[in-house]
Amino acid sequence: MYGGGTTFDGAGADTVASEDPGRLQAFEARIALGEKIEPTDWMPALYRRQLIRMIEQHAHSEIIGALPEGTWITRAPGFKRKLSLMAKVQDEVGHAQLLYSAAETLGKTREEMITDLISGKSKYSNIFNYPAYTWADACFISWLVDAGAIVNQLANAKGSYGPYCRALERICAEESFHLKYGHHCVIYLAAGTPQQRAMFQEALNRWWQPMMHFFGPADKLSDHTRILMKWKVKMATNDAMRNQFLDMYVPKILELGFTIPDPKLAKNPGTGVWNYTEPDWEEFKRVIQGDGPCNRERLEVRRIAEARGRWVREALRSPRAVYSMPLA
Ligand code: BYC
Repeated sequence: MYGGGTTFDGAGADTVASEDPGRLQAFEARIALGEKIEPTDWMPALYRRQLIRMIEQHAHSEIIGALPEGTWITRAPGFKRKLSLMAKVQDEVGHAQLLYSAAETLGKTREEMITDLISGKSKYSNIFNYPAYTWADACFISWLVDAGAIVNQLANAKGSYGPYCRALERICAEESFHLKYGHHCVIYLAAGTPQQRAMFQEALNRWWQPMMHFFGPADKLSDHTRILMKWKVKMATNDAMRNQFLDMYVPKILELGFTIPDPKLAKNPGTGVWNYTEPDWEEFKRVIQGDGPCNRERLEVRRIAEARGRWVREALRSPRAVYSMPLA
């Protein structure tokens, strides 16, 4: 188990045993019919908790995800790349706003979510805890991390919770621009000098394993998939999403002449399932529990941003108080 100790089969707090059976049955019937559940509808407490957990982690991933690419805005090669990257990073922060709003409909405030992020209580995507050393690392994120996100989000946009699905639909529209931008950046490197090609190959070597981790633990290790799929919050398992990403993007990476750093990677033509070297799940566990190469730095940046923006939030809440604040 990787998570905060939730169990769905036992008699712990995270079961539906205490729910009214009639209401639960009606709720599950609506989901089976493909209806959307809206914030004021009845829902099991576990559905609410699971959605808050997942949407909140997704929102955190968007604002923390803005950091590794954000550091490349001033160093992106050329004015047009700077403009495009700036727009992309702004979009990612906007996605966090949409997702925090969706999570708030379930009863957790934005302040509580931010507090849980900067205290280290809440998780966010593993992949943003790795450093973006070179421009090619930023290109990897814009192309392939966004590609992975689209695979996940297009599927889950057809899920059961209305506010999350609507946020995902809008996010996917913007992500498709990011994907095109990222692909263009990588094609440019691929068609460039041997040094530019080598730079992207090195980025691919560094980011491949975190990318495999991005879709979550192997199904047999996943704590939450079963209940989330039953209630159509997740529309495919972690392994199925990983497989779909490999199906769509391995050919595109190979077509640019790069080598994927996994000698076992091959598609079984009979089953359509990709075989690959099992990613190091111990490393995944360490990273999502706070001990990756950049976790401390990422959270520190958020803490500083939170402290610097406090006066703005206080001013919005109580404009008069601002006049009596000492100048910083
Ligand atoms: N990273 O039972 P499981 C972007 C945790 S941002 C960290 O399989 P679940 C972008 C999991 O939370 C978009 N932790 O979980 C932004 C759980 O721990 P807890 C990112 C992970 O929820 C800027 C435990 O492991 N996309 O694209 O059924 C620039 C057990 O896992 C991860 C999303 O956030 C991970 N990768 O499935 C560029 C998508 N995987 O909570 C790009 C929304 C697992 O029990 N989220 N864990 O303590 C999801 O679809 C699902 O939450 C996951 C995991 C598929 C990620």
